[in-house]
Amino acid sequence: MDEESQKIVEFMKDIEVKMGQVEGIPFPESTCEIWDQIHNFQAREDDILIATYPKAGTTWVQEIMDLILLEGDVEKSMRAPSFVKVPFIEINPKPRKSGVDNANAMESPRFLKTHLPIQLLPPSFWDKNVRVVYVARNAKDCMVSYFYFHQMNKGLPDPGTWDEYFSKFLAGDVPWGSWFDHVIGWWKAKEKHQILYIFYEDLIEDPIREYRKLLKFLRKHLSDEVLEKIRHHTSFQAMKENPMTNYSVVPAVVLDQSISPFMRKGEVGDWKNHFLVAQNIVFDEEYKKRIEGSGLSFRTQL
Ligand code: PPS
Repeated sequence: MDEESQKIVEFMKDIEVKMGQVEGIPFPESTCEIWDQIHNFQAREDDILIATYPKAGTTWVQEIMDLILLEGDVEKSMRAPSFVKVPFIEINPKPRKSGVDNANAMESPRFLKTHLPIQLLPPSFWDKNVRVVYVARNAKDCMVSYFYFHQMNKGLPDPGTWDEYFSKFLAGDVPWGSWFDHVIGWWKAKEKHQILYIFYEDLIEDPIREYRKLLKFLRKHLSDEVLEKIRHHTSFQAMKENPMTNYSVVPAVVLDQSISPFMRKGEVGDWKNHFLVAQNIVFDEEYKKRIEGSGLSFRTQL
């Protein structure tokens, strides 16, 4: 084990996961502690930001975008793990460096990640008119994926039973807050800002069609052959086997992949294996109330 991993193992021995809040949104306490630094984060004009609700397919789209920016150079895309190539601005994973510090130390052009709801995004992203790719995934699959992630990620609180987690998720009482507010907030923001809003389900259905949206937004032109190469390299199976994308380089005391792998299923509709009939009714009623009139619509099966 290297020195860095040993430090992490020592640190995690005494860890007790505590949550705090910023403007009513739950976050790990470590994020709340450096909130001023996060809020005052200085974006740069040539940054590109990927924004998502947790478990919406961030890592997948990060890898696709990295390969588009690298014009399909797979070898270069393997230069570092996804979470090193793309600093996660509001994370403060002690004893490692914070996302803000990692981003500040990075040369331009930077590619950054956030799960922040729209109202908490550091204002300099808007001041600098940064381009944002927002990836949305249907709430039912997000909820299932997040439930497993809570169990394996030792930096997040224990989710409790599935039934308990279902209620918490629906109430927005989970880290990074309400799925509904998140997807709607970012959807509305695209009227005013440079935001490309794409869906996980669309990417599963027809990746090349979605790559073309990304290409236009990122002002890139790539041949069909290169797009096919990207599709191959970012398939669920390829990313599950790739140590740079499957988070296997993170020590098990932080992400315990024996409980649930980071690259878990990668499907649309796994919620059907978890939602009880009664939960589905409750969820659909809430969804109708919250999403109706927003102009947004999600597919929960293909
Ligand atoms: S995180 O921790 O919030 O950044 O997680 P995130 O990367 O957003 O989401 C993880 C889920 O995305 C799935 N995934 C993929 N699906 C399809 N194809 C590819 N290549 C792919 N890569 C990651 C991953 O398996 C998680 O979803 P679940 O449903 O848990 O499998």
